[in-house]
Amino acid sequence: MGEMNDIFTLRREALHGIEQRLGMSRRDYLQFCATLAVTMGLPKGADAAVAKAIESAKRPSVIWLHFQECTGCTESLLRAEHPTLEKLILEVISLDYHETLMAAAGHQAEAARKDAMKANKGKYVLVIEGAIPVKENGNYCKIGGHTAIDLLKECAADAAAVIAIGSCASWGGMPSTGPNPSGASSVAEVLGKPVVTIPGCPPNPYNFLAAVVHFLTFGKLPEVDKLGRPKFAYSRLVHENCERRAHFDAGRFAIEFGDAGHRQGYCLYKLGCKGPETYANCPTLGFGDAGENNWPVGCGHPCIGCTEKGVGFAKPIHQLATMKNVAPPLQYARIVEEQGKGATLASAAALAALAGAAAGAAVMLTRNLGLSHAAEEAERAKSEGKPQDKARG
Ligand code: FSX
Ligand code: SF4
Ligand code: F3S
Repeated sequence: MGEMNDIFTLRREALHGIEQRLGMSRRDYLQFCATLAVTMGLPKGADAAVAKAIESAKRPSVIWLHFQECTGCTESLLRAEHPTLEKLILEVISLDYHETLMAAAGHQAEAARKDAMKANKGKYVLVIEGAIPVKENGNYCKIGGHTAIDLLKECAADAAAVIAIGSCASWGGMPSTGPNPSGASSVAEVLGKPVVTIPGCPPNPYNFLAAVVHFLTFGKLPEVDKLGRPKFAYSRLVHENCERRAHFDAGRFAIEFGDAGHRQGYCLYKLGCKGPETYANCPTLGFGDAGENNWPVGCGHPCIGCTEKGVGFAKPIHQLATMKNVAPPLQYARIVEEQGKGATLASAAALAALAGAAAGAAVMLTRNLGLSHAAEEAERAKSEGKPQDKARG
C-alpha cells in the first residue's frame, strides 16, 4: 500500500512535467514504469521506485559509439513509427554523444565527444554498438583518425558503466561470421574485462531501457549471467516460453514455409528454429509495439539465435537446433525418427506402458507419434521425389 501511495504522491507538477515532455498521459507513464519494473523482474511495488527515479534522478549522461554494425540497434530504439519509445529513451538518458543522431560532423563531433567525456568524467554510461575489428592493428574501422580499439579504450577509461548493445558488440555478431577477415571482436575481449551485454540483432529496446532504468533506480547495472547478459532478460530459453511449444511437444511441425503446418502456426523446429538453444525473453516481451505475436516466431519465422554466441550467424539458418536443457519427455513424440529404426506405434505404446506411463499418456503418445510419423512420411516421400500431401496431421 505504501508503494501505491508513493505513486500517487509523486509531485503533481513533476508528473505534469512528464506529461508535457513525453506527450503521454499520467496513466500511460505509470503503466510504462510498471512494464519496465516487470521486465526487470522486480517485485510488486517497484514501479513506484522506477517512476520516482525517472522523475527525480539526474538523467545519466550516455556516450554512444558506433563501430562495425548496421545501426539496427539504434534504429530499433528510435524507430520512427513509435515516437513514444524514442521520447522515453531520450527522457530517461541524456544522450550527449551519438554519431548517427548528432548534427555535428568532423572536428565538431570530435570536440563534442571530448567535451561530453570531460563534463561527465567518471559518471557517464558508455554504450558501444558494433564489433571492434582487431586485425591489422584495428585499421578496418577508424573514426576521426582513431581506430575503434583506441576509441573504445579511451572512452571506457572514465566511464561509470559500459554496456555493449547488440550482438556485434556483445560477442562479435554478424561481422565476426567466419572467416572473420577483420578480426571482429566483442567489447569485453578488447577491454579485457566483463561488461554488461544486451545481445540481439537488433536487441529488444525494452531490455536496454530496463538496464538503464535499473542503473538509474538502484545506482548499479542489473545482475548478469556469465556472458554479461542481464538475468532478467536472458535466463530462459526462447523455447521455454514459446507460444508454439505445445505443437513441439505434440510433434506438430511446419516442414516448409507456407505448408499447412506453417499456416496453422505449428512449431518451426524443423525449419531450423534455434529457440531450443537461445536465451532471450522474446516470447514473453515481444518485439516492438506493433501488436501481439510481434516477434520472429510469432510472425512465422524460425528464431535464428540472434542473441546467442555460437548460434546466430554461426550455424546455418535451417540447421536443426541442439536441444539445450529441455528435451521432450520420453512419452512425447520423437522429433526425428531414424529411418528403419523408429518405434512402431504399437511397440512404442507398449514400451511407454511398461515404463509405467499412465494409460492416458500412452494413448497420447500413440496419437502424437501418429502425427509425427505422418510428417516424417511426407518428408521421406519428398526426398524420394514422390508426390505428397502437404497437410501435416
Ligand atoms: Fe545491426 Fe547493431 Fe545487428 Fe549488430 O544491432 S541489428 S548488425 S547486432 O550492432 O546495428
Ligand atoms: Fe517455438 Fe522454436 Fe521451440 Fe518450436 S522449436 S516451440 S517454434 S522456440
Ligand atoms: Fe533473435 Fe530469436 Fe529473439 S532470432 S529476436 S533471439 S526469437
